[in-house]
Amino acid sequence: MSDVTSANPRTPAAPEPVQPSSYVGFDTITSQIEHRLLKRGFQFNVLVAGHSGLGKSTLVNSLFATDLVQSQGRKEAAALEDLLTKTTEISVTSHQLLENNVRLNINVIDTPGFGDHINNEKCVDPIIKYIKDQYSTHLRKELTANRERHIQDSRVHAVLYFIQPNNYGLKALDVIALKKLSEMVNVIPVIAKADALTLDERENFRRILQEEFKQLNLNLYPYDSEEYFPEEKALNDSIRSIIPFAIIGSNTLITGENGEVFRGRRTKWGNINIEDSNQSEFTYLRDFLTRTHLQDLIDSTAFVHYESFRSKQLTSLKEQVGHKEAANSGNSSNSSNSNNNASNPSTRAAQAPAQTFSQPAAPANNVPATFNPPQLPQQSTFHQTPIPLNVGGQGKSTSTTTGTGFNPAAPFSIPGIPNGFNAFPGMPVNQNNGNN
Ligand SMILES: Nc1nc2c(ncn2[C@@H]2O[C@H](COP(=O)(O)OP(=O)(O)OP(=O)(O)O)[C@@H](O)[C@H]2O)c(=O)[nH]1
Ligand SMILES: [Mg+2]
Repeated sequence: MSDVTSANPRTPAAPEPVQPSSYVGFDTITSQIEHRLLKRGFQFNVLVAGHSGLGKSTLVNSLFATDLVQSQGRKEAAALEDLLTKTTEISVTSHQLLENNVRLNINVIDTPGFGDHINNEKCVDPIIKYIKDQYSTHLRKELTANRERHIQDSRVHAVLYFIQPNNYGLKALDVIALKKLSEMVNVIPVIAKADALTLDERENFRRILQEEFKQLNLNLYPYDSEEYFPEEKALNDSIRSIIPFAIIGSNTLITGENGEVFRGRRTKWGNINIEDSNQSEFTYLRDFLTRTHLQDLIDSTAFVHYESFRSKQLTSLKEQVGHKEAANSGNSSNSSNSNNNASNPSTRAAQAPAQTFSQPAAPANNVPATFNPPQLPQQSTFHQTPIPLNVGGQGKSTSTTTGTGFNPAAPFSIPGIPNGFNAFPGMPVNQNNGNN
């Protein structure tokens, strides 16, 4: 039997790619995009969470090789009162890092450690609220009639969750926090203060935690996607095998025997160089966050977590509008027929539900009534640390403060990607996102 498709004269032939007769130059579009992105800079917002005293502020400082956050807890612990001081409120610090002409605007969100209250179950709630507030802010900005071209991105792109090096597993509070957080944000767990564990204990503890994550069915970052190239999948698999990273943090610069200067911890039995991968997985975490997965963290936040929040909010808005229209049409037909129906008891009974329906007041400018307009923290609540220039072990990075107080810094958008584009079509989106 002959090939029907090829035999059919009406079947259009595949279009030949058109070749320009001379060089036109549209292949420079990639450098145009690059130029625009470089000019605008990148925005990365990272939040640290976990039990108190696990070295959250210390790690954030080491991570970007500069002193971003003055640890509230212990940094100036000369006096007893200072020893007792803890981070008591969510504080945001904004910074700009410059490395080889690439400007990275960083917001570091430091949070109070868990476990200092009588009822600790609610410790994570202010963090959840903060994250949701950032999504709400973004959505409100998107929905305004004259929206900004580039909306400043204050959404949390990564949560570093600190786990105590206790060698037996997660605490009840960790389970609650990890469940809630992983439903709405990219969560990267880390084993804090890994110098408290021997190398064997570290591996053992990591396996225990990985097993627990699996049993709890936690949706931890990085995620899988059909769209990833095989190399990306392989990279994610290898990273998943060492998550949670066992890290050691330090804000202290130590001079070694050969005169080399490094961030480390001086102990009685020797120095720990936190950037030495034989001693700490700190460098793996840093590479993961700032080199291999920075853009993916930003994308997953926008296209997975925020998208889920957005679609739920808009669906609820649509339902409210539907209810309102139903109520209005019910009311108008009631009033037009009121004279005719007044004497008919059965009609009056049928009208009752529509008359008693209570519609939430329609908010101004079409913003869903369920929105909780986030209050950006007041400047006075922030802890801003002046940053010395050219500090840090990476040599080529420079950091400057962007001023005092909260600055969501430069906006981020991806040219060419339309709203609603789903970068992770294969990825299951948790239905609870944004609903808690
Ligand atoms: N042994 C060890 N100590 C660490 C490590 N990281 C930080 N520390 C120390 O632990 C103490 C607490 O560190 P912080 O960074 O204030 O901890 P935090 O989690 O921010 O504490 P809160 O603000 O109270 O929640 C400080 O004395 C740090 O020097 C680490 O990796 N190993
Ligand atoms: Mg702290």
